[in-house]
Amino acid sequence: MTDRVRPGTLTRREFVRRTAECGLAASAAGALAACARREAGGGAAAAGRLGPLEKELNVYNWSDYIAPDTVAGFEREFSVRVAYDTYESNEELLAKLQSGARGYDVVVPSSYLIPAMQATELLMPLHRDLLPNFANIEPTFIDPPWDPGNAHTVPYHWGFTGIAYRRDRVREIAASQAVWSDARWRGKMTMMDDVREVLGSMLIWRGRSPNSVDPLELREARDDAVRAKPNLRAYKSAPVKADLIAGDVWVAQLWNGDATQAMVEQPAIAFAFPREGSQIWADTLAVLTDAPHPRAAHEFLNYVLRPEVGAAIADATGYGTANRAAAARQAHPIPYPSADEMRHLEYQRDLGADTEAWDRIWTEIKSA
Ligand code: SPD
Repeated sequence: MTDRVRPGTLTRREFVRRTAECGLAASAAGALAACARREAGGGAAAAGRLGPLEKELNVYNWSDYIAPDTVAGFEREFSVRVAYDTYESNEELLAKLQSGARGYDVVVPSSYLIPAMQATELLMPLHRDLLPNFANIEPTFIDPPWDPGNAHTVPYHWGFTGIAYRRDRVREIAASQAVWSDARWRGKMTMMDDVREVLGSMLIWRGRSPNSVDPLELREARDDAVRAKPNLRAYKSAPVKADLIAGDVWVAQLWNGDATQAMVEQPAIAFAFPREGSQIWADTLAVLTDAPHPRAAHEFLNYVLRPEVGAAIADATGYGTANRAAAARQAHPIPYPSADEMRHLEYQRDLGADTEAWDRIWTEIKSA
């Protein structure tokens, strides 16, 4: 954690109070509309109050999710010193904020996390007048269901989950969610340290929705995950790339861009799309309500939205960009799935009050 980020006053109780105030548990959709209306008013009033460009900026992003020179380029051009921290899951990001960490300006939540962050007033309504490069966004990501009117978030990248594996160690692999139950690679497989990915994968394997909140389906998915657990070396997300490259892990559940990054370093790595289908998600750039450097945060978002900056990030990360102008500059942009391909992909959605049940099951799996 950067020393500029400090524990603060948004306690878990306060988080729960804000959630209840916005009625999230009762009706996520209604709560969102109410919160969005309230914030839209405040946002317009606040537009003129961001003030001059601050000299510092604190960014909290996923690991390996930016180009090597993005931050340095921004610092040079704007004379802003950037402190940059990373996390490995949406739950880690949310837990950090819920525990009262203060000082971050820019965060990168996935689509399914945004409604909960909006309802608890963690996200600042964006000042679109400070984001002229928002015009570069691909129409698919304009006015998305997870953030109506793109009020709080700028679309960043999208991706999907699959199976990365070492072709030289595993000659034949079932391109299937069944692979996690295959004892042939016991101790040489990992799944991600991510409740949505592990339970989602088990649900899809049984032909269910990865957004299911049906108690029976969730129990079945939990049991499947517990049965698969002895085959796994660990639950590990993006950092598993190093183990795949070294040959210590042969089969890993992984996001497509991180798998591509590993493949660049180790050509024996391949990536399979599970035949039962998989999950798709979009990640976004957002500014926290209590960001100490809101003007620099907007400048950073606008900088990332430049075509050449966005293209460098997409090339470095291996993910599909939501920036149409950036994609046009890439030698090999990743095409957004066709309608036919989308039949095998389901967007991760906010689970509302059922998030708690998922978290409980995840604890059971981890401690089994
Ligand atoms: N290394 C960066 C990975 C970003 C993945 N974010 C999306 C997670 C969806 N569950």
